[in-house]
Amino acid sequence: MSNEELADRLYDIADMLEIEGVQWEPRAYRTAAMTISSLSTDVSEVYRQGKLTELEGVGKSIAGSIEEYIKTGEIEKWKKLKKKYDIDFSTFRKMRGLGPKRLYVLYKKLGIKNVEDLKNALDKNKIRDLEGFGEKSEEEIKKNLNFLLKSNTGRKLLGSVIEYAYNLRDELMKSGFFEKVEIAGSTRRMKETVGDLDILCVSTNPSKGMDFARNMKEVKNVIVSGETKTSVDLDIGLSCDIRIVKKESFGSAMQYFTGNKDHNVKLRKIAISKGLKLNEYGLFKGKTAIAGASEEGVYKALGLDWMPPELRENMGELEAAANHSLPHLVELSKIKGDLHVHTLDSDGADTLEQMAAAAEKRGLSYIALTNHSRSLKIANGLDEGRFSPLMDKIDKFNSKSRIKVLKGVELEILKDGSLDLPSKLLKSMDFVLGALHQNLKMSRHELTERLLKAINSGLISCVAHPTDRLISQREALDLDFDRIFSACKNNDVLLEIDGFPDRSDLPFDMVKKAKEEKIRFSLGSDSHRLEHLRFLDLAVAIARRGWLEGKDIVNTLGYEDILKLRR
Ligand code: DGT
Ligand code: CA
Ligand code: CA
Repeated sequence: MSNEELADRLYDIADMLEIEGVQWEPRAYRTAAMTISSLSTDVSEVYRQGKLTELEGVGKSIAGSIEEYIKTGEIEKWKKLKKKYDIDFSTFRKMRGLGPKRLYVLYKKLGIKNVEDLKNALDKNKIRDLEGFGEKSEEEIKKNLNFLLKSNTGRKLLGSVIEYAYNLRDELMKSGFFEKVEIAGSTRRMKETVGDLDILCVSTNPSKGMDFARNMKEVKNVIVSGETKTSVDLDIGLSCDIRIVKKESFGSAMQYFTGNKDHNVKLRKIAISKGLKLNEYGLFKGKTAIAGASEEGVYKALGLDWMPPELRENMGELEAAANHSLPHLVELSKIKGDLHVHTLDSDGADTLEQMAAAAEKRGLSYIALTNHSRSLKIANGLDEGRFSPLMDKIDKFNSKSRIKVLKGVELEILKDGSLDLPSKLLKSMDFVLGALHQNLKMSRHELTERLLKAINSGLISCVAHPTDRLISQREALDLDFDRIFSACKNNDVLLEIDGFPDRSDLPFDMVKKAKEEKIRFSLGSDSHRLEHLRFLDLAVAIARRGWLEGKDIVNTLGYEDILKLRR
């Protein structure tokens, strides 16, 4: 049982109640589901502390369902509804354009239960004839389904597995059977999505250690069971390779299983060129191991500086390590503020005071309040009349508070490239994120011109989530980034690294390119609730994967200096 499984059940209930035409409940179930999927602790822990109803969106009745699920692994209400609506809602939720009600029509009229059924019906052009669908909508569904099938590779977002992975590590460590337990693989490299978890251990008692690992509460199913390697399916829907290696091989095994593969292949070639042999057991000259206990030792013996895992993507890091020119990557501890935060004032769930207090607790000295602007109606965007009192409120807050709040906005860049709020108001703000959210069906040229106009306006500080991609839901916008980058450079406009897990935007490879164009960056969590503030760490990870140093990122500036950016 996991938070995610439970959240899925709750989302299912919401979808099915919506089909039933129930008024308020679907919304309540969705809010509860969202809260639970973004919790950083196990929901059964919250239950044990008797604090379920303190969670946002969780009233008595939903708390009852959660308790039932924790105790029995099932929810009677879900089972009952599911008998009536045998539809694979959770997969369809990842696809755009088909809400519960339309899914129900497809189910009732054509017996479509899952994406395979949908694909068959589309192949036979059966959907266009349904009432309320038509040819155009059939095309749209086809497009969205293809995108889902292409991108739904079973990978999970780093943001939804990283804490879980650390917890597994701690759980293994606490068993007492291991001397060392470390996460390797793509999770260690902080890749935005993870295919499976890789854990390396040194054990004082391998057979008991593996036995313990196979019986952890998170394990659903054992795939491979051996003394040195165990593979299991975890309850979050990921598999996990657990390996026990000898102490003297731990460094080389960490190196090998951290990858990525291309980095490893090149590293092995470097070893061969020096007459050495490199594998997961060590670095060998003939039969003698000359390194292996530590990762640093392995790289050093090959004439290379050790490099942070985030860099190991075969993007030039081995060359840089050979001539001692690796970047001094930015560190989380150097980040002084979060430059993308929403509150209740637009579409967030918590207040300014709550967000600021939580950010202060995380060690930050400022946050930028960047609520949406008026045209983004679905996000309750603010017009001038609502921004003014909010800005007064921020002034009052800042006069009494140690952590400071920047007056900001996530500003709609309108269809013609003009801005959604008057210049005078924008000029009085401390941080303006310009964003494309609406009317995106334009040609590459039109869309590029639209964004360039905003960048050239002199009124925006930064381009928010520049590609607008949503991992496995929506492709990146087709923009001429060469022109965008040079306009940003010429106008001193920043590019955002949005750490919200399914955005992770700019993507790290583009970050590296933009840095080479001498552009600076701002990092934001894009928080819509307290639990999201941790996504700033993920923005830092993307920055590191894009080779950024402290000086490349404005969040390393103090509050006073951040204000000067617009003065
Ligand atoms: P993932 O799981 O798809 O998110 O990505 P990784 O990087 O965790 O890949 P995974 O779990 O298949 O393997 C872990 C590491 O093991 C990988 O990063 C590099 C290493 N590795 C796997 N297969 C090979 C291979 O065929 N050759 C070499 N040199 N290394 C490999
Ligand atoms: Ca992996
Ligand atoms: Ca693996």
